[in-house]
Amino acid sequence: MKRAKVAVVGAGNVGATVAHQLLMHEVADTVLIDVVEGMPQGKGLDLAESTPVEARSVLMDGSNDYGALAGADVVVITAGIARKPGMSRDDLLATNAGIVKAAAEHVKAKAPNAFVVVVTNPLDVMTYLAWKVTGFDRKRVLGMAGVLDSTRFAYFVSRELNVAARDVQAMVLGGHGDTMVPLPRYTTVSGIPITDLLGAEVIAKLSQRTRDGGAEIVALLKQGSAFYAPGSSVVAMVKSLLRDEKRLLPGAAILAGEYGEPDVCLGVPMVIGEGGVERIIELKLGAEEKAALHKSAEAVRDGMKVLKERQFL
Ligand code: TXD
Repeated sequence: MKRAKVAVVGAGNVGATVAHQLLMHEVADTVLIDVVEGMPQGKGLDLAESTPVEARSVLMDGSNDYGALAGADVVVITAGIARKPGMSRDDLLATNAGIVKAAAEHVKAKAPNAFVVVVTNPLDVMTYLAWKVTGFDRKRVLGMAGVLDSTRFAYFVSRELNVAARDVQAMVLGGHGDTMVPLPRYTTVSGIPITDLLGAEVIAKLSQRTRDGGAEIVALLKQGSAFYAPGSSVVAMVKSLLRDEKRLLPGAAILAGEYGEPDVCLGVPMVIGEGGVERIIELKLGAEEKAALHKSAEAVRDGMKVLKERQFL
């Protein structure tokens, strides 16, 4: 059987971590694509040289040429720039939109049958843009954020309760950012809702730490942002796509009326398999949860408005 191929656009911290984990899990042959001359080739070769000692049968490579997208089953888009001092959120959005738009155009031309997993921030807006630019079925374009936000929430819960991290399953919906919506009712330890195990105040504290999870790491690193847990989160989604695992994971999907939200990209529970986003699960939310999700959708629409003003859409 032919081995799967993954192309990772953007060979920075997240992109390289994704490639390394694809190698360690023997998920697919992988090519890193980046604009910095020699860098993706260097990282690709370095990764490839670890395959004998790790006894992993995958090919790793790097390129400055988008032609390397050809034949990819999954394209992961991590390319972008970080916010620089003095740069407004809208300027950052426009800069990353230019990068993601170009990448998506290349995907459309060179890997027309691929699934696209978007990672670049602002995540929900960039996923929407990639969907529009490729013109792909919405089942084939998804964004990674919910898996990361959920694994963070799960980790904090596991430490609070002093239980194994693997036994905690968390659910965080909504946009990736201040408006994300952690759902304690749907967060469990081996099936037991945390609302039965922790007080409301503690849950509120852990939910807030989850919302601030990205900023907490940025403050510690001083340079750049998180990449290990983001890398693992991307690979969980890619594996489910390529191995048809049908995992039920939170991810950013293009909504067409689900949760009462037409034409927006938002984090929702989805079943991921060989058909891409095979199903979107509509949870019965309480009034407060519904309002929080809607607020999140409106924040994403604000970003979409900027894209329209600057003629990306
Ligand atoms: O949950 C999530 N979705 C996120 C998102 C979790 C972590 C990081 N998140 C976002 O992913 C982050 O805010 C950024 O927008 C991206 C990538 O983060 P990373 O930490 O990997 O950033 P780096 O290390 O700066 O890498 C970005 C790379 C860098 O090597 C650039 O040279 C490259 O992108 N780049 C490009 N590659 C290809 N093509 C173009 N045009 C291009 N422009 C920049």
